[in-house]
Amino acid sequence: MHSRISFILVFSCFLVLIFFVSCSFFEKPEVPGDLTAVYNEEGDYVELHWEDATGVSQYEVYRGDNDDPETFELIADPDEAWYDDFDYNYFERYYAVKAENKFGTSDFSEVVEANVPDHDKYEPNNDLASALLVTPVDDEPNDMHMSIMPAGDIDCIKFYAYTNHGYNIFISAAQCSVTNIQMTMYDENGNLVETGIPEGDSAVQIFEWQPDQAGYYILKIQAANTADIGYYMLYIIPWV
Ligand SMILES: [Ca+2]
Repeated sequence: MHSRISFILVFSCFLVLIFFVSCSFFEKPEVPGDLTAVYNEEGDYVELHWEDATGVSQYEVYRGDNDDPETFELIADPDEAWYDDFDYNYFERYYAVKAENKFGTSDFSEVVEANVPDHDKYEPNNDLASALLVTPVDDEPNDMHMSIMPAGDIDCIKFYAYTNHGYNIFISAAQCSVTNIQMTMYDENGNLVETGIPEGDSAVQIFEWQPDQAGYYILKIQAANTADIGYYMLYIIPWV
């Protein structure tokens, strides 16, 4: 009788143990830890890393403009515990991640703020004389993260244009927080060559431009209202 009770006790303990082990096995993943968000100036993107966890099928990366992750937008769902955000911008520099498996999704990790600089990496380029020289690659977007900051900031970008090339130059409306952004283009002697106009999905653009003369040209970008600040993405797409 005594040994039978012992057996039942041991067996019950065993069942309870199996129950707890299987519960943790079939659970949603734990909250990802050690999230870091570091701006990579050379590559112009934000590098996100966090602690890898077993039993995770994928992660969810969120970005927002404040430290409340409930307001964040899902931007990526990588399989591994890192993500490079090339679409970062100056006002959405807060990040959080979640882990996911087939049993569910974890809560948000802690929110971290990326050390994205306020001034774009092309500064100082406030006038035609100090325009920064870039070399756009044919048929590539050649996109540049830029900002009008502080108020009154002017951005000048210089590039070499060939007569056997066409150029689409634009600031996409979806990636611009500057109201009434303006773009003008000058030749190397400071003569006005083109004025950008908004059309389609662009905040402002110089569409299918072909230079009469090969040489250096300078784009000048500013806010119509000099009190405005914001970010934008400039594209220069050369084609043959
Ligand atoms: Ca700037």
